[in-house]
Amino acid sequence: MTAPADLSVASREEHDEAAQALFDDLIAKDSRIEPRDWMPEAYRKTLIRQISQHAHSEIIGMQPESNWITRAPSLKRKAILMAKVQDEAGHGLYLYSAAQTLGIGREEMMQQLIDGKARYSSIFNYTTPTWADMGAIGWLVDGAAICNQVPLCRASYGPYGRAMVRICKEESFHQRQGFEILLELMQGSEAQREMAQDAVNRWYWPSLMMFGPPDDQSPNSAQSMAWNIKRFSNDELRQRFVGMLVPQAEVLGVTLPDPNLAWNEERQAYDMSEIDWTEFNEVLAGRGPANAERLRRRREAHDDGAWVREAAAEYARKQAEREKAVA
Ligand code: FAQ
Repeated sequence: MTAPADLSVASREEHDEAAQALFDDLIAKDSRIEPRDWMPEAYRKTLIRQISQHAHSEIIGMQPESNWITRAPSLKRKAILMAKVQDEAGHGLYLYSAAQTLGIGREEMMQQLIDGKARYSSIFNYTTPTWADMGAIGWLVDGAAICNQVPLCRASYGPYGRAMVRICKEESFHQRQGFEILLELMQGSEAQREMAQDAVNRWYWPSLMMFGPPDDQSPNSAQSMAWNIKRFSNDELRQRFVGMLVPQAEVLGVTLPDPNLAWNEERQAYDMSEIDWTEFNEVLAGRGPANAERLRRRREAHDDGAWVREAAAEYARKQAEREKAVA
């Protein structure tokens, strides 16, 4: 319901009011907004912000794990890890495509990432020194991603929600493969058990930070929830995630590194220690353990891929020319 360009100011205002009412009605009915529909500018901008950040996270998120492809301990592990990293590239592709339906170009989003102007998830600014990190990433990082993303399958914006359905299916395989890596290590030698526990110690708190700042410091949550983009608050999802981890940690035989983690009968939820938000803010400000390395590598890959983009553009130009000649 886009207003025709030649409408007078008064008619345009009338048109926008009617379009806003239709949009409000669709949100109230928990229906989907599709690319053809009119939407408030702020809704469009919020979605571009969240979806592009999400896409960048998938692409940057390939780096910590690809670090281990050449050093995976067996052919089976190598094949699984390669498939997982490839899946993340696919997730980036679905998400960039969903963002493009909102009127932003892929080159623009990529440029924002390369220029260091775009956000991506804090979690990918941590290093992966041991093989057990592959297990901890799968179990904790993909686990947190699923917890956050299953509700996004019902996001009010159609292309985003539909992309999330497919992504979540793949993430659940990723989470299980991480769990299985840790399980195998925990059933191994003393040194392997120590390596698994050390990885869990390092990834536990950063994985809780993935859900974003506490609710009282989350400027975007209220509006995103009113628009049915987010369905639960950051703290609600974080709490749900911890509840999911505790029984799984028992099966694995690992300890979650929080001395204050305890079941609260009254709240029917786990109490936990305060998260170190200074660390989170430092990572967001670009001062995490691997921020500089992640961007450096991304820029390098972008430059290395220039010839592919040029070849694809030239191929598209020639195809269009051919089609024109036939028509
Ligand atoms: N890292 O007001 P809120 C994955 C920013 S994919 C960095 O609460 P919002 C798969 C936030 O953008 C992981 N920045 O914001 C995988 C905002 O900044 P802005 C990515 C963060 O949007 C696994 C400011 O703080 N998943 O793991 C973070 O309502 C393994 C204020 O925050 C998604 O992106 C953070 N952790 O809620 C891949 C899911 N948290 O833009 C490879 C979709 C917050 O105002 C290997 N996104 N910020 O300057 C979301 O659900 C939401 O955007 C939240 C943040 C929950 C992340």
